[in-house]
Amino acid sequence: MYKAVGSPGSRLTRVVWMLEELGQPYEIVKAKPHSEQMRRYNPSGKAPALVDGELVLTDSAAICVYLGEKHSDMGMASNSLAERALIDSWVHFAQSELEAPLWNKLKHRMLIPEELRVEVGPWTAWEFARDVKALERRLGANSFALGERFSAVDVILGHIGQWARGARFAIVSDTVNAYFDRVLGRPAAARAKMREAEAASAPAA
Ligand SMILES: N[C@@H](CCC(=O)N[C@@H](CS)C(=O)NCC(=O)O)C(=O)O
Repeated sequence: MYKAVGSPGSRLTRVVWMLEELGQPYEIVKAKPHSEQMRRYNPSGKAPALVDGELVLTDSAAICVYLGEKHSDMGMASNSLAERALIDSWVHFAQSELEAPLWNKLKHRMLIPEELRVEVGPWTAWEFARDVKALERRLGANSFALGERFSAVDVILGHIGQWARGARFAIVSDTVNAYFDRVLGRPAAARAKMREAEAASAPAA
């Protein structure tokens, strides 16, 4: 059985959602970022991590892509080297462009030492708006990132959409809003939310 390690409601959501999409059994191991327990799984102390037997894998996008490739019978794996390269391209765009302003704002609002925090609201809003337009162009008329097939890329992008909405970043694009509604409305996303909520309220192991 897989172990999905991290804090419920964090990027752990991506891993749990992906496992739900794939119908795989897993347990959630609660560990806070930078705790001693989290460092056992990730030297940087960041969450999430996935334990698959001997393999301990960190970084949410790598984990989701790995799971999709491993369970290729579930239709979420790449079908060719070119498609695998497209998946990589998409997840790099997702994390280094679309997610970056959200992450920077959160860090400056509550994560980095107070004396280092500066006002990043206006530039992160501007940059996110520009990246939403890029996402709109990248999606074109497709239902999902890779076309008509749902993949790990959509889990990563969908989670970023959820994060942006929760943090009240404006999403000025009907295409992108419809895309986020489509992916966030999947039954597996709802099941993941329930599993994380259960884990959050369970006593620490
Ligand atoms: N690239 C990593 C980033 C992991 C990450 O930053 N996780 C957050 C929780 S969502 C964390 O551990 N933050 C603590 C910190 O940045 O110090 C991933 O996608 O998994």
